[in-house]
Amino acid sequence: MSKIDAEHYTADDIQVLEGLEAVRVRPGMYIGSTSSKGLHHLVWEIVDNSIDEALAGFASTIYVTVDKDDVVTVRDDGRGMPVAIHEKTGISTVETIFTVLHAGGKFGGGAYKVSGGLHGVGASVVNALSEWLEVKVCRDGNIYFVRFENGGHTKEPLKIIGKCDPEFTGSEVRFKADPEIFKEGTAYDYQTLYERFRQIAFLNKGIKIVYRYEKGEVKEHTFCYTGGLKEYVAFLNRNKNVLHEDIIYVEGLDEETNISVEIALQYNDTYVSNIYSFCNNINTIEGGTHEEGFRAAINRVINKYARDNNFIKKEEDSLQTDDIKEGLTAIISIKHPNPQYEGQTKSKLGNAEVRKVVSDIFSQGLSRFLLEHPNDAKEIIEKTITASKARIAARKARELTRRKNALEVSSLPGKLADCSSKDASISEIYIVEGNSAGGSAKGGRDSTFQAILPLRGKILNVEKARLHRIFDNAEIRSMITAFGCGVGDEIDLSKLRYHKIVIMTDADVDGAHICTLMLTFLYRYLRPVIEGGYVYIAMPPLYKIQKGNAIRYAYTDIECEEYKKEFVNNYKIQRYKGLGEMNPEQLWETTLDPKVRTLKQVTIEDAMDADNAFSMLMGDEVEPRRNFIIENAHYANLDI
Ligand code: 1YM
Repeated sequence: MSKIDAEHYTADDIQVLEGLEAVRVRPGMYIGSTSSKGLHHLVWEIVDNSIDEALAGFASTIYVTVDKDDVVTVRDDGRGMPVAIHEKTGISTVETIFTVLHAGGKFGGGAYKVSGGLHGVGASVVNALSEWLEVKVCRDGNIYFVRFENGGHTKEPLKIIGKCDPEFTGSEVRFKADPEIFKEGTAYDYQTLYERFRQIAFLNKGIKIVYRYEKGEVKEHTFCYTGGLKEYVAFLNRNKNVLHEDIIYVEGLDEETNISVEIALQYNDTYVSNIYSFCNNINTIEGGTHEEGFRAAINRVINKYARDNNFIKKEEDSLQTDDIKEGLTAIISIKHPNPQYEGQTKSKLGNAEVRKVVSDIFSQGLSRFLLEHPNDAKEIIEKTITASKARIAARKARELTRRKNALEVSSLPGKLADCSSKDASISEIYIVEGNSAGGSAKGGRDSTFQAILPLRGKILNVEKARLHRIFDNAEIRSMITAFGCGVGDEIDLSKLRYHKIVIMTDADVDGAHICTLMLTFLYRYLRPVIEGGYVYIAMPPLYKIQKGNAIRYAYTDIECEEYKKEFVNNYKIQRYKGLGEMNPEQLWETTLDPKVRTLKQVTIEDAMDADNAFSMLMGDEVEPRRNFIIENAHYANLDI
């Protein structure tokens, strides 16, 4: 029995003693579900233990490997799990960790369990849900080993299987998830693991995570950010124009409550905010008291600074939260010994004391930054003042236009050639670039279920425009009215008039740009429509190859080469520069007819990454934009 364990164990430490059988009977109760999400939870659980050991100051590097057979190996260079016989259970502590369920977080000695949160169920749950699991511990110059099979049954008690360098200590856990529990399969997703390990590394500065994925082509990545949250914010703003180079960074520990607070923020020149909060490395997507404390503090400090330095004068000019949020990228990360979560998905931090702790620590740090960086402070205050002016102007504009509100469905736009069907589930709307293409589309479509809305020129760049300007734009208003489902916070998908919204632009750079603008608009203001899978991109052909009466349409250069080979010689080839060059029949045959057309469905997997992609697309560089359209959007290729 190690000294720490002997001294600190009380009956409360092991709060729930039940068999691992209970976990197998009701896995959902412990890991949320047995879908892919639950499967990944097994990895988070083991990695959390290594993270805790790193946060306690004993481990520096964590290796995670997923091999081709879905076996996961997690290894750290911490103290090594305790191997002595455990006082309460009479078996080694390692075996106790993996076979005794403990619902409470505090299992070990000294430090509280930091990482993990929502479920935080412990290594024994992973064992219970594994076909087999092996633990190796390096401690006191020995290698200890134990193996469990069939949901946590000890095959043979802990034994020494070899020697290791007495200088080295550490733990390794290998396991294979049980396919009888995870009926959808035991395959881990490369990207899901990648993004989470990157996030953990950002949230815990200095910790090194080496991630290796051996399925298919072997991939290995090392994540280590000595700048922690500062680097996280820089990463989120990487494709944006920032208003100040120095990232504001505040950290502090409240000794009374043992809550530690870390916050980083930086303004960019967009009109959107990206504020993410975490408690014990868990993303609190519903916010909570840490966000409230942050908001209260930033409000108070920015207003005080603006007033003290004569940026604003009258009381009525106060900057509001919305003004201060504009263009703000911020990460709030706290570590709490006893977090309480509430909300629909149990991802809202509820502890009341956190509000003041965060607010006090952050107020101090932010005030100090503003004092020490007067030029940055000026940029920030001016940005928020501009935002407040725009907000006031927008309110006036809204009041004026209340009667014929663009956001409500009134009469359909004149340019819309609607379809005769009123059944949204079969109705489609093609948003077409340019009037001539619009004409061909109107002539070529099947008007029973296909509506055409031609757009003139480029729609407003919504990233750069504020909300009230967006609704002044005639093209945007036409779209909103035609869709019928409202916009922004007021979306009602049941009123959507078409279940396919198809963006149809020329296959050139301008077309790609317009398509991007459309996607940006939809992403920002009609996100549920994308999430619902209603948005598509039409794929018009690039070439027409004709020999006598035989006509082939090629949608890619490779296809074109194939048709040229097929015809051998004496063929005519036409490259379509724009949709307008196609007559109505050709447009029907190639792009509108559901039997032959190719549509790409637009989905948004990850709002964080998508936000970045859209910002990057709005930059001045054409090339990254083009590449994005071709490669990065998460389009599923569908033949519909
Ligand atoms: C690959 C997974 O579990 N590492 C790990 C776990 C523990 C310790 C060190 C540890 C903790 C303490 C003392 C302590 C755990 N120990 C316990 C318990 N890696 C991995 N590394 N000595 C070693 O907290 O006091 C639970 S986890 F309960 F035994 F202390």
